[in-house]
Amino acid sequence: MKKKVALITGINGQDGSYLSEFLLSKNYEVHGTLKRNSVSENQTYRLDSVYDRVNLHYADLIDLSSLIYVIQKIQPDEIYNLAAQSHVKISFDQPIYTSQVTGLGTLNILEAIRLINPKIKLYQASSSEMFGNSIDSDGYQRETTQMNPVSPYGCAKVFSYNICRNYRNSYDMFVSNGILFNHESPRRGTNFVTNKVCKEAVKIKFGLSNQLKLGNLNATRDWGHAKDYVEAMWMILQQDKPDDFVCATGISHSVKDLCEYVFGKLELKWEDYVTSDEKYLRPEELNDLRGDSSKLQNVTGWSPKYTFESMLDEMIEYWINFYKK
Ligand code: NAP
Ligand code: G4F
Repeated sequence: MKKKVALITGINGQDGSYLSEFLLSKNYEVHGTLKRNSVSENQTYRLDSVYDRVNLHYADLIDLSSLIYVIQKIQPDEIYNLAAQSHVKISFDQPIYTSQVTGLGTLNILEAIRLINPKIKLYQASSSEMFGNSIDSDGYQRETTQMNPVSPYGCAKVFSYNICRNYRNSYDMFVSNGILFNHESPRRGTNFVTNKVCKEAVKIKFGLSNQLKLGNLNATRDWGHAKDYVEAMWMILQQDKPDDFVCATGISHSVKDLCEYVFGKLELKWEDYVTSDEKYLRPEELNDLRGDSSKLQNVTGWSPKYTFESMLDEMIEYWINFYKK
């Protein structure tokens, strides 16, 4: 039987790397886009385990012709649009660039699909950041919760979410949004709070540092593991009909809880090392996230295997091994 062909934009990101491994295990032919970087050595380190088994192509989400060229060439069955300027705080520093990549970039993908082959299925990486501070009366966010984004990144993701629904309805295209809550791993960028705390706490334990500067310690997030969440992405595209799904664990913790767990695991008291620095505060903050993924669980049977604790244990272990070397 002919292998299914998948194209992952942002293949070298956290999720792209786990999704490549997952799709290869399902016998897909996997292709991915890389954007040009002056230093090529570190750009693909997350793909080390699959580097020889994936096909990489240079393309940029803001360069429509590069997307048309790749899609035309490989004729994918499924596209996973994971590429984005994905850092919320940085989206306040670069709002226009973020809107171009994270917002208009999605429209470029949709137009490329419409022009080349509208039968290609598209997964759009939507985000819980789209909800902003809207919370249903039971304390959860779900597919029907109002979207009131509080960052340029969130605004750009809402545009992408809506334009995907618009193309689905207007042109009968198979376009689905996964509204994913925060998900982490040892491959998470170290300027996101979970991996920053794990890395810095291990450095403190090994005597390589003596303080950790963070921003808002009271914000809460629903943190899951990226490995579990890429499986949900695939399941969403295997449904008979396109639709939108929240993916979350349903449990939330504060940044303070995160510090307490990670430092505690290393037999340290977080209060002795963590200080607050204005530099890491955002002009507007999303205070609390907790997702209800009942729809995803009922329709696809998805459920997470990792807990908050087992995910952090894996991340701490990664940094211990890294600094031991
Ligand atoms: P990530 O690690 O930041 O990866 C983003 C990827 O996009 C990288 O491969 C990056 O390449 C690429 N990229 C950036 N700008 C690009 C451009 N102009 N053209 C083409 N590629 C570009 O993000 P992630 O955590 O894997 O997340 C994947 C997707 O899910 C993103 O769209 C993110 O917004 C969304 N999301 C993430 C979470 C989460 O908690 N992780 C939750 C909800 C939604 P370089 O590394 O070379 O710059
Ligand atoms: O780890 P964060 O930067 O993740 P954030 O802003 O929630 O965004 C991530 O999740 C979204 C899904 O909801 C994705 F769409 C997005 O692409 C990204 O993956 O910050 C988490 C919380 C925030 O409240 C932040 O203010 O931690 C707080 N925080 C406190 N100190 C910090 C820090 N965040 C960072 N990055 N660095 C700090 O020093």
